[in-house]
Amino acid sequence: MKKNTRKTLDEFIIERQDHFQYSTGELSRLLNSILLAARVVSYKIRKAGLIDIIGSAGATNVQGEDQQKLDLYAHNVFVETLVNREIVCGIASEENDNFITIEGLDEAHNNKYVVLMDPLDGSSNIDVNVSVGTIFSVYRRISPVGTPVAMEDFLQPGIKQVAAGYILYGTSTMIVYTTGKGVNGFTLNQAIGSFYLSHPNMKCPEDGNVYSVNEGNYVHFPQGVKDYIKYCQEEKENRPYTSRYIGSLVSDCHRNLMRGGVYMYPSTFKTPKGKLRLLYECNPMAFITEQAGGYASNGRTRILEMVPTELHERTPFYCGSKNMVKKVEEFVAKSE
Ligand code: AHM
Ligand code: MG
Repeated sequence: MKKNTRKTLDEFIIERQDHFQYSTGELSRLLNSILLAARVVSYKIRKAGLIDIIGSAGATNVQGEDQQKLDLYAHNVFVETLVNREIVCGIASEENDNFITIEGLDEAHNNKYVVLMDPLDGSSNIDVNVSVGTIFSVYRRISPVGTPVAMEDFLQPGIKQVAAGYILYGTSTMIVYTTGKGVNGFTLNQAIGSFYLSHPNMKCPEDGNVYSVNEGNYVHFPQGVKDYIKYCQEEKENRPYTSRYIGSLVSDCHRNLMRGGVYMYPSTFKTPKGKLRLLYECNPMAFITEQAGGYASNGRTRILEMVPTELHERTPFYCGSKNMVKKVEEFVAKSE
């Protein structure tokens, strides 16, 4: 009988734990908690059209955006799972004004990791049954263990990430994550609730022929980005490129990671810092992309080297195949 060598994610995490020097298993348990919450959220999303969970919750988040019911649901599931398992000392979420300190549990102050997350990205797509995602990022705290978590623990540059990942609730549910030693993808077998290693050692092609941007905002883009878009559309060499924009960051970046391409959310006259959040969206996607051999930039410098000054900070974002993102930087530099 032929052996089935497909590993479950739980087996993979245990196996990889040995790669970390002085590992206490804390990061492994943290990843397992995220997985548990992901399964719960995935189950709910799969039923979204059948139960009263789509649509607006009637509130706006700290950024003035309408919060969808599933946004709040996902936020609560991830936060409760992490809090109940006493596995982190603090959590910051795109859905919450301030970071959450895990209180009432002395042991929680002894945990060394903080998690930052966008519990349900692209949620404006839910009502029309388009793929959405969860994005997460893990840092080791800077403040002394044993004390309550502090703002400095969250405002760290992306290069300090210990782990990052996304869950894509697409035609199938997938988790793609890195702990700084390459990128691996796992697909959920819905019937038994286990994730299986389906995409080992993912690599982002250095070049691609897909560009993803909301071209409706074209007139508001900086000149360098307009010039790059024209370059993508030129009939020369392997161009024009194909345009693909789902409007769901995780889905667009996942496709580009697999097949090659560049995702762009530039600044506009109305939003000089762009739309996407450095800590919850850009840093984790940048870490994963770079670990797969790609690159992420704010148009001038590497995303992972930006030093954040506030929790909900935004930044222009260009991410995907290395040579394509470098080309965007060239165009931006030329126009300045
Ligand atoms: P969200 O965090 O409010 O869901 O916004 C982030 C989303 C990304 O998933 C997506 O790439 C982008 O916003 C789409 O924005 P736009 O509709 O302006 O193109
Ligand atoms: Mg988001």
